Amino acid sequence: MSDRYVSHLTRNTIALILAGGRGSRLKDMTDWRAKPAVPFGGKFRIVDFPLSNCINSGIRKIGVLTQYKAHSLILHIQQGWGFLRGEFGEYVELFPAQQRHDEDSWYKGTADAVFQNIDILRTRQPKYILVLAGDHIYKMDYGAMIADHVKKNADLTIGCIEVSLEEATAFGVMDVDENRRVKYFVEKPANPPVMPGRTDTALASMGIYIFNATFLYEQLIKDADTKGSSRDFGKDIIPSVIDKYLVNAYPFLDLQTGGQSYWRDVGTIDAYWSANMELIGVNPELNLYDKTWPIWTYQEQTPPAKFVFDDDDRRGQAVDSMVSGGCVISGAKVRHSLLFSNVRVNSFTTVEDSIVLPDSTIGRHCRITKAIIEKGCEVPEGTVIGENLEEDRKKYHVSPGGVALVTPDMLGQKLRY
Ligand code: ADQ
Ligand code: ADP
Repeated sequence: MSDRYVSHLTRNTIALILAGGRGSRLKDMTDWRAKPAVPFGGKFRIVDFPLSNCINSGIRKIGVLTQYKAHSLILHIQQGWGFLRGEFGEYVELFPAQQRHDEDSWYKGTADAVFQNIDILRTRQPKYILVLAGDHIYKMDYGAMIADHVKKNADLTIGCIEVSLEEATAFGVMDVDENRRVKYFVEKPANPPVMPGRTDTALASMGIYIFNATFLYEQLIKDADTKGSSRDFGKDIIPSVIDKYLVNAYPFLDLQTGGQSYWRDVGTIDAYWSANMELIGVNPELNLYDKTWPIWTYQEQTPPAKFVFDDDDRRGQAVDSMVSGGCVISGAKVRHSLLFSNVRVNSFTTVEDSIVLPDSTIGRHCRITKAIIEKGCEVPEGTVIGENLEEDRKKYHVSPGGVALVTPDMLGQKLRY
């Protein structure tokens, strides 16, 4: 398949990023922002990954479907993603809940979020609609997936990965025939079916779908008329079309190695902490320095990070760490940590195995280990975190993996917003 052909397909595709989920397992990090707006990797937000994948794949018509706590997300999209040219039919557009339901339920499920915008979609006349979740970290060329969808003459193609049977209970799980046609699909099964040719893994949906546009409209309208439907792609739409239509499974494999690709749901505090920590390593699986697949974001312009000797000649240093612009580390030691922009770390303090979100200050004589410090925290002088989990639990949210999440609220601070 020639490149020209793929570009023809991506040009006729609208991507819809579902960015309305609550993400409640991220605890206080999603009190004020939807999960896709949660900062990640020192300067990005989670939603920057699917958005950048679209642009890098040549898909430049993008709708972001918002719902829950959308303000921070809307601000980010407006500030960072307004560079596409409307003159060429390119856009990143916000599709808020239309509130067509007279009750307070707004969007019901994921399919309803798309259904509520069906009129807008129709006027754009796309051939294909790519539905994406706004809350996963990965780099994927959707062009190859759309090409597979067209080659297979499919009505719907589902992106999938191989996961352990234990993990599979949290996913949509499918069974496929030798042509990768989906024969069976079940959402979050207690006993997931085993993948063909394997004993201990299952084929899981990534929540990524390519629909032929007219097929999608038909199915959404049918679903809207179905009593008892929860209006969800995984629970309702997909199971209802499998027998009658061609539903194709597209494995998300590393094009170079043929093995599993990097794909992370940073849905819990522990997963969020680990995925960020992985980036600090020498050769992380997720390469943010790859110039062929840049991840775009909005970031305030900041001066370079600064490491200073304090008045008593104590060295301010960060080792085995990532430190963003605007940070000042003065007479303090930062080890194996990730500092977002404009973080201050003061004398006699050590920060280790931690993530510090933008605009936070860590006072003098602190010892902070294995913590996530939320945006805008003023950590008081002498604070010790990570040495006595019992004590930490009284003040902070401590995850099952022993990561302490600290927010301005927990420090009794008034918000600076
Ligand atoms: P879940 O991730 O559990 O499973 P869901 O909670 O519906 O499904 O979230 C899917 C995406 O839609 C998320 O990005 C979420 O933020 C967003 N979202 C949810 N409700 C929304 C709404 N009303 N409006 C806008 N956005 C909304 C799904 C599939 C599984 C699949 C996993 C892969 O149902 O089959 O295995 O994704 O993670
Ligand atoms: P984020 O923490 O997602 O970067 P922003 O700084 O972009 O948030 O703020 C977006 C908006 O979200 C703010 O204008 C404010 O209205 C709201 N907001 C953010 N954090 C809080 C908070 N802890 N309490 C109340 N509102 C908040």
